[in-house]
Amino acid sequence: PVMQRTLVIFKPDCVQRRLVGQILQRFEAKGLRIAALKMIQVGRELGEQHYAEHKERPFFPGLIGFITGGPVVVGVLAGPEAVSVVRGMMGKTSGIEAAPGTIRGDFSVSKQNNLIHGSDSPESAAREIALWFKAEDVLDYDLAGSGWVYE
Ligand code: YYY
Ligand code: MG
Repeated sequence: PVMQRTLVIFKPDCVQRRLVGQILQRFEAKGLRIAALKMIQVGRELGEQHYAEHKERPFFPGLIGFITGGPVVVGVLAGPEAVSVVRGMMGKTSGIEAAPGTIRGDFSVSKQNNLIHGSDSPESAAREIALWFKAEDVLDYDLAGSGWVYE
């Protein structure tokens, strides 16, 4: 497996519902490594850049209002195939459709208020990580005992 980085956002609903720790715990328990983590209030410009691919969609104004509506916790997770691993753990976009056992399936019944963002490809991850973090703030380090996790 190829080692990857992926961007995750614990969205404003996740912060307000006090689920950040519980969801971050799932990623840590899975075996992903926290490479960066911070809390910020997202401004309109950053929100619009992050979701630029959806600019023409009818839900875009609501989505920008939502993502700028309260503080988020945003981070970079690293590990084997981290992009698809995180996407699988998140579940489908709509919490109504997302399978039980996934984050959205277990904690959300909304399409917009779905708690978490994860990059959808290695290319998106590279773009998004550069948008949210300075290169020197994404840390490479070895975890003690990682041989027991990675094989
Ligand atoms: O990558 P993912 O978050 O699963 O979904 P996207 O299709 O990229 O949409 C981004 C974001 O927009 C989604 O998490 C919720 C919101 N959204 C919405 O409010 N209504 C839709 N019909 C589609 C997406
Ligand atoms: Mg997406």
